[in-house]
Amino acid sequence: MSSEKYEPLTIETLANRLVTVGDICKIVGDDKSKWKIDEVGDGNLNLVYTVSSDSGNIIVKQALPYVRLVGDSWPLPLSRSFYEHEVLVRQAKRDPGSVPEIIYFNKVQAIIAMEMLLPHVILRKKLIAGEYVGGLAQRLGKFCARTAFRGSDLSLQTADKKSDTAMFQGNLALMGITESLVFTEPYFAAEMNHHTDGLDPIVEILRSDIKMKTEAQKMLMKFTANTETLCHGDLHSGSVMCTDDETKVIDPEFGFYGPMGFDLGMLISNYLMAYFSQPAHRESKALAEYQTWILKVIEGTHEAFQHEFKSLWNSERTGILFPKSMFEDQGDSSEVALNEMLEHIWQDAVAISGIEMHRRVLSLAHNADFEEISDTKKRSQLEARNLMMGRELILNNDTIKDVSELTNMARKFNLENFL
Ligand code: SR1
Ligand code: MG
Repeated sequence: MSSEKYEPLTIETLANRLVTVGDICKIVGDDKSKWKIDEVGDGNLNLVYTVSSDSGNIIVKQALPYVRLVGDSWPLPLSRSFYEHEVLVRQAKRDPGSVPEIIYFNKVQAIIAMEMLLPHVILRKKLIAGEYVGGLAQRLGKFCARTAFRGSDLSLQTADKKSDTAMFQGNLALMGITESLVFTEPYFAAEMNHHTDGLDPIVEILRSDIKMKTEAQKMLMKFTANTETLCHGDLHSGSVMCTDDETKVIDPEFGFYGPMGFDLGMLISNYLMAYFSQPAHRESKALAEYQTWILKVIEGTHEAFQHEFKSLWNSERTGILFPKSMFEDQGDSSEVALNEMLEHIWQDAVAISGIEMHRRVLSLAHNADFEEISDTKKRSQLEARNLMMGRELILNNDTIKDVSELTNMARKFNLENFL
């Protein structure tokens, strides 16, 4: 395949362009006339194709030089594909089996060909449909802990960590999207913002809450300054694919070095949004059972995170932080330090959760969990619960010590009528 000049793939050109790639032909065969090609991308940024034949299937993802959701008026560097590839390589090493296998990468064409996850479905779709996923909490709790720990100064050699951090600072355009769309624009009338009719009184409460806005900006400072670990950067339920009992993480193009609680917090907030939107998707007994399950997933994720992080702390602490030479090797326990570290991670996760709950309702990119509710009155009532709980999480990120406090809070807000 030509690597000379970037050109977006089309359904018509894809076969001719990729049939020269041996690793792709090993899976889908070298008779391109037998390839079935579909464009399946429904995300905000990229082209995504499936290529299927009698012998196998692959996914081909290609970055566009602009934000697909908005169009070519918003340019976005192709280099995000390079960073996505780099993150996938590290995640596969740090948590084997958690991400799809890479078949082929072309930096100039910004193409990543990957294992097709079949019969996996995007987790958000499953949450809207009320489907259960076995082992979800364990899998993602471990993923967040392993990637947080193994990408940090608790584990890496300091020279490797520093050069990797420097390299990922190049993903600044994608970090820029998060800095504005997630942390800032929900809190003023930014041009691309939109929200459901009827929400204005709640929006007014949030945008005039100086203490809360200050906390949100303090979290942005951590986002931009605390290069604690390599984060996935966009770990919402659309970045997770599942069967009934298997879970994989996809789409780490927003990868950046940031707070260890970032991915955990974003994930939890997306569960909370799934939870608050449920009354519009199902009724009575099924509703109660499914909402209970979502809260159990949140608690289980946190528990799995803590359990795995503790185990790695005790077995893999080989970096410059809290070295065993200062603690265990002198007969001193490092448990106090570990607990303080877990508290710090949790506090950041709680704040991030609240901010993500705001941006998905007020900023540019919304969640299908709420967007698919056609009754706008109902939607605004459910979104109001979500927005008000988000505020509580941001304001009290330092006092919500335990995950059960967060899930109890969700139960309480689920009964409120704010409009
Ligand atoms: C313009 S990109 C909008 C959002 O889509 C991505 O999935 C990220 O969440 C980003 O914030
Ligand atoms: Mg994505």
